[in-house]
Amino acid sequence: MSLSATNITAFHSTVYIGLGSNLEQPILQIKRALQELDEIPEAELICVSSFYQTAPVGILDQPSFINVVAEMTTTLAPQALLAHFMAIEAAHARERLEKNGPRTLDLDILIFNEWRINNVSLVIPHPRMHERAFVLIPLLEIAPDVYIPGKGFAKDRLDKLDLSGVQLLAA
Ligand code: PH2
Ligand code: MG
Ligand code: MG
Repeated sequence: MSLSATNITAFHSTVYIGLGSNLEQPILQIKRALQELDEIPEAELICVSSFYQTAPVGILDQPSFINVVAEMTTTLAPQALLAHFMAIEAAHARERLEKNGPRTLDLDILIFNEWRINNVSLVIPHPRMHERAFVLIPLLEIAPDVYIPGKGFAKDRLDKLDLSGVQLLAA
């Protein structure tokens, strides 16, 4: 059998995304964002976790969050996917006022294949994901055996955390 150019397909990466919102109708913000993620050319939404209502982490004096994790496949490079995410955040009138502060929409690349990336604008895996129950609980719902490069299995990390701030939202 010969290898013809028509048989060569682009490499599809598996990506886990964290979505969060605590301003301006968070559930609607997340639902719209999921549609917009699916509309990114060269990316496809594979699966979405339940919606969770979560106590704020970092800055405590702010509204509770809605958090969701989604799985996508894409032929885009991490930086190109990030550029789409920043455009979607901007379209949701996201303002960057303070770190860990309230926001209409936060889209974080959590895991990108088993790659480890460290540059000024993008760190993968997300550097704090393994210590955040609001990330690990929805992530494990859709990917029970997922491995966080450099950190180990997500399920082993969850054992070390306080889960009390994360509530499943009734569908
Ligand atoms: N995001 C933060 C800081 N704190 N807390 C919750 N519960 N959910 C978030 O998505 C979140 C947070 C910074 O990105
Ligand atoms: Mg974040
Ligand atoms: Mg972010």
